[in-house]
Amino acid sequence: MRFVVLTGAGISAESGVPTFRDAGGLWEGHRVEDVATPEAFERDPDTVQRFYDLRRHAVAQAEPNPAHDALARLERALGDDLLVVTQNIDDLHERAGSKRVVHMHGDLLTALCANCGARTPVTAELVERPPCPVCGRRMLRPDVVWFGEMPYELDAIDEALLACDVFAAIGTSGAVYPAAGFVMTAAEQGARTVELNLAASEITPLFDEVRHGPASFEVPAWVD
Ligand code: BJW
Repeated sequence: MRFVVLTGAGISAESGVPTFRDAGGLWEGHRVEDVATPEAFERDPDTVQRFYDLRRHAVAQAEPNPAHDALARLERALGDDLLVVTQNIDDLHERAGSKRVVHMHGDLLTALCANCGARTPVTAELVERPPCPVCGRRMLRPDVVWFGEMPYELDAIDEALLACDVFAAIGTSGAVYPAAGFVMTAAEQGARTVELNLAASEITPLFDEVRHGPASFEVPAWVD
């Protein structure tokens, strides 16, 4: 049996990493759709960089929770037959022990050079913006996918969706495409689909099975 598991901000909520669209979400006072854009970064790069610095700091203090642990156990049981596709830019899946993880919306711990495309590691420290170590220009940006940009590794994700027997979505509101459409791709080719989320999402009616409750309870119960 081949599994694809899509995760969203809800899986990291109980580790203390805020979600985007729940009360007290990330970009206080702003809709994420208005600020997670290349245009917002062009207008005010310092504010956006500071926001990601603060998140790096928050994620460095966070620990994986039982939901991340359960997915790492599932990978140990299934090996290459499990692919975790995460919309999250934190490293909590990896720290729990998952190895087959695709970060379709990027990674908090790397910077992307807008001039030459090089990727470099960034630390959780709030330091002065360094130049790109490859081209020397001060054009590093967060290595994340904003609205209007192309998510990463879509071909590999599509291939896995078209071959999977089970598709699960965990802790995602189904508000952002193309991730919100993955359930349809999987269902159309015959996969069984399951949603594990705190409450009903925008795409709940599309799933064969729905389990509502906190991820730290629902994911281990589903996996074990
Ligand atoms: C818990 C819990 C607990 C809480 N336990 N659960 C089709 C139709 C309409 C629009 C479009 C479309 N296709 C493309 C678009 C445009 C756009 C889009 O989707 N717009 C919408 C506003 C409609 N999409 C794009 O621009 C994307 N690019 C693109 O489409 O390129 C062209 C393309 C075309 C065709 C095919 C392929 C490509 C790019 C989207 C980039 C999103 N970027 C962000 C920021 C990333 C960097 C960062 O982290 O800062 O990604 S926005 C933000 O939303 C972030 C997240 O990954 C993403 C999804 O959020 P998520 O994870 O679902 O979090 P929440 O907060 O929304 O939900 C949390 C859920 O958890 C809730 O349901 C809670 O109930 C639950 N929960 N506690 C279990 N304890």
